[in-house]
Amino acid sequence: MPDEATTQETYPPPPDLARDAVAQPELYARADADRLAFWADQARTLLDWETDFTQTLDWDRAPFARWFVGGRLNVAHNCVDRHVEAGNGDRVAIHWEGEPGDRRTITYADLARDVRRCANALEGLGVKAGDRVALYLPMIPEAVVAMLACARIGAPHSVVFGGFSADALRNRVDDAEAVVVVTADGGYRRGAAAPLKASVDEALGDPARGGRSVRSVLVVRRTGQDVAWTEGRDVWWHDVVDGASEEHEAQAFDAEHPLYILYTSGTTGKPKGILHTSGGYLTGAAYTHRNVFDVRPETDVYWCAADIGWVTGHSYIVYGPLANGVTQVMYEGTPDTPTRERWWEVVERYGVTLLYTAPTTVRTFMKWGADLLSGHDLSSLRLLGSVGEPINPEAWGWYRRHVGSDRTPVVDTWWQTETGSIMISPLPGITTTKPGSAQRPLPGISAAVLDDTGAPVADGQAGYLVLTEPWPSMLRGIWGDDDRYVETYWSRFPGRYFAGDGARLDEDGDVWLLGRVDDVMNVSGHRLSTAEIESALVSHPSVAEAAVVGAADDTTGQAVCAFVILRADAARAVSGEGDEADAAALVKELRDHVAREISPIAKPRQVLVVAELPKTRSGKIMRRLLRDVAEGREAGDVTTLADSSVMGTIRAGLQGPA
Ligand code: 6R9
Repeated sequence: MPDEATTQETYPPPPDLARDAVAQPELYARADADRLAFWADQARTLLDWETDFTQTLDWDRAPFARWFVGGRLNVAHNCVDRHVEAGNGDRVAIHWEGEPGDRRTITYADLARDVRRCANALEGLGVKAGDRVALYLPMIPEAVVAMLACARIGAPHSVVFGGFSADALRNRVDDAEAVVVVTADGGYRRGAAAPLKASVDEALGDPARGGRSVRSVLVVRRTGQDVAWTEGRDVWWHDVVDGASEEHEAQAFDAEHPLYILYTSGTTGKPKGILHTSGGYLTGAAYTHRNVFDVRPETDVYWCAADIGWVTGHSYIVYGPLANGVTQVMYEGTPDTPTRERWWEVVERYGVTLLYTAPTTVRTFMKWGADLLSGHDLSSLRLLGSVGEPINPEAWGWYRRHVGSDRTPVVDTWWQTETGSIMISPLPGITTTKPGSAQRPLPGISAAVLDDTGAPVADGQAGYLVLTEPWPSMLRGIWGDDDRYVETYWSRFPGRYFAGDGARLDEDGDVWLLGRVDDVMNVSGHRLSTAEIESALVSHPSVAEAAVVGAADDTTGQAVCAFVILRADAARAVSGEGDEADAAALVKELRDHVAREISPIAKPRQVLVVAELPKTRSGKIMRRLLRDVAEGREAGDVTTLADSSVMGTIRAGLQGPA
């Protein structure tokens, strides 16, 4: 059976889901009738407010927004305590699995107690409302506890990927002037105990280089590995949190009180500290989580396989799911440890019903082959989500067919760190899905695709994606840099939010994301999307994954340069001695394939077969580095790569037989 879902195929919602889905068509009607009244209603229905708000939106100082003006709430109370007060304290909040196989079951009552203790411990370390706390942790429950404890006391957190370097950590700590760093001795990844505390020591060790704002380092014992200790600065979690009082009064904060800063990896320049606040952000996270995932808190087991170090982990592991009181799975490690069947064991063990992951992971599973899933009972799954980059129709089709047994809706969700929550996505009981399209703005969200002059493009045309009205979970700014906020997002098309993504509208008005605008190539004056060519390559049966860049070219301005990872069988066929001819034939076939699928203009100048692609920890291909290879330069800054050795592997492979 072919894996390909062609762009012509569409999938109506299953009839029973259409009938009883959480989101019904009237949601669009209500939002269209009165957008602000709609949001006010969502905020009041989904959240507990200590003081009701008096104005839904203050946009007088645009683009600096204030949502739910006058309202006061405590975010952690909304995510934990109120569920316990409602009698659901025994409901499992988190089924946690460590990579080595250790497991913990944490109920809402357990989580409430741990958050109160941690809040007391942070206050004991002198943290006050408004102080920033940096978190540098593996995917362990303490990460969730620490985030919520910060929210509880009104201290904005800044989570830094556990995979980032000491330098990256120091820059982020300094930019936010964090007073405490919460970390662990280490965490498990791919079977090994990776050190974290050592990086913190390196980041803070030399006051001349930075880290001077930090007074305390709170350390969770996870791996038991040896750590250096700075007396007077370092404290163990098990000493100060486990022993702290379980009583803690949650104070209400203004709706616009800062909740967190999250740095985006940024393709160039200094990372941007994206600022989110309390009432609007939590409304957006809870609303989208509930409707896009059709959440039934009593029965669902939800699994978002992201890392809390990026925004998907913030909105769809911590704030959205917990505000909605759902039971979820949290997994510490990689999908191939100890075997490539780990995920499917997890799905089976907990009866996961809702799964949310990234296209790159789906393509990895494609590469490994569908056989690995066949021995597992995946019948509990009823909805699959995708996020992080455009999902090519082949991966979409494979996901639905092999993970979703050709039964489950697939929702492709477009959003950004800056938007705080999902903006464009199908709704599972309403939308007839089209593989590869994120489709329509959610109710309450207004988007458009504009040409260079700021005019809306005609159906079928490509342009720039913008959001035309403010929304509750929008970023409130870039930490410490108001000018950059205005300049980056609001000046390209005045009055509209410029997302930095290219998009195309089809004849039904559905949105097709084309990748970052800086990933749009210009070949002989023709605009070509990297995503479109990648999608064409991946539709070839020999290709598992592809990344395309525009490399400088004397005649055409830019030329298409493709890096491909082959599927296992194709790779075997061209890897043996004396198989150069086969390899050359395959490269020719792939070039012709793209010419056929898109147009001769899109035919790659080069197709390079590689074993791996350089990716960030959130799974985004770093095309900048591939462009360096394609243009014959030393690769630039590799500090945000999940695995910094990948560039060496690529170069070594290319120097071998071509
Ligand atoms: C949530 C997240 C944001 C950028 C965004 C876009 C790309 C995310 C996508 C998608 C096409 C989707 N992106 N989801 N592109 N379809 N469903 O990923 O946040 O890390 O800030 O990245 O990711 O290019 O602009 P973030």
